[in-house]
Amino acid sequence: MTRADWEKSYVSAESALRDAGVENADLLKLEEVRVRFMGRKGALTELLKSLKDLSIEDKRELGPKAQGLKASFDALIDARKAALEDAGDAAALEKDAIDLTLPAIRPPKGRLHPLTTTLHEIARTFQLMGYSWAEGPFVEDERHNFSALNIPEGHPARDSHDTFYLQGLPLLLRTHTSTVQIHTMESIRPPLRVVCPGRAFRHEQIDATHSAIFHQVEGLVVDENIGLADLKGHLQTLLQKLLGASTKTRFRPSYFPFTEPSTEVDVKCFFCPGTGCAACKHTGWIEILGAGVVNPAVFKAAGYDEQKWSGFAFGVGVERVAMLLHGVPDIRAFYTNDLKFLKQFDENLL
Ligand code: FA5
Repeated sequence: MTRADWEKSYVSAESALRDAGVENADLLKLEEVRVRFMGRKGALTELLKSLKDLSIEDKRELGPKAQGLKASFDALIDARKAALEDAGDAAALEKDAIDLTLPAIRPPKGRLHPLTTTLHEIARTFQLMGYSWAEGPFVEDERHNFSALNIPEGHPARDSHDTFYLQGLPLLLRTHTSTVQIHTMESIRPPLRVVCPGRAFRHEQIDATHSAIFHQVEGLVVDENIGLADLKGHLQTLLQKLLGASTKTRFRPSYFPFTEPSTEVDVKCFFCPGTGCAACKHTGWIEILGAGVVNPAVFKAAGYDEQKWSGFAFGVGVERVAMLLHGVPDIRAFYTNDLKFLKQFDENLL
């Protein structure tokens, strides 16, 4: 190649580079330009390669010129690449930008189980009447569950309790919360008013209104000259507050060894018009509590002067009340932990 030919190639490469549009090229176009100029047969590659055909003097003079063009080419490409990267970062940042003014996504809120809110509602009604709160253990001895409540060994009432005994131990899972009456009388001198909410266990045949694990709110009042009328007054306050004045209830004579006289309270079935259904066992009524005037034998066993003190006690079934309050016809629904079922209960019902 002659010097004149080389200089012609240089001018044409320089002008092609000027017209290549590197300033506005995207990454794909930039790669095309790189191959066009610096690929194996690229214009700049050829120009640099052809220096070898020139004389030593021409090489010395034109070599730096060719290197200068190559450096301008590199600088042009690098500058455009950097600009494209900056623009990409800015676009990505904009895409992922956090709008701090948007309202936050609230995490799902837990709420109290309907049995807990019902238990609180029952206990709170009594607390407003001056009752204090007491709790006792689930595992009991026979004395607290039976004998101290005037249910001696061999008494038929023991059979009706379907008791879970602890294998090889003289212990059992309490069949009712009346055990806490005994603990309370062991530790507090009368007069007293106490509610004892908690869990009870019975080896029962499970059906729409019976569970093997259920909850009761026990109540005990001991004072002078307390009788059935006081018991009725306190229970009616509860029933009106919980179920409303228009709900039909009935006090039915019953039997508990630890109370005399004894009663059970039934509520008109909410699930049928009194004609009978599975929920009320075809009676038209659902039993929600047992109660009575404390049997003097219980006071005597507790070391209370049964001549001086009198009182009443009751045990409300929490599940039964919750069924009536929320229109749940089967007790088993409370234990399935089905979120669809649980979410329907008002979280503010406390
Ligand atoms: C008792 O448990 C007595 N301790 C109540 C009592 C206390 C009477 C103080 C007198 C003085 P009863 O077994 O009837 O009584 O149970 C009371 C209430 O607990 C029932 O009315 C019912 O609402 C509820 N209940 C009883 N067994 C179950 C069960 N298996 N599943 C769900 N609720 C039950």
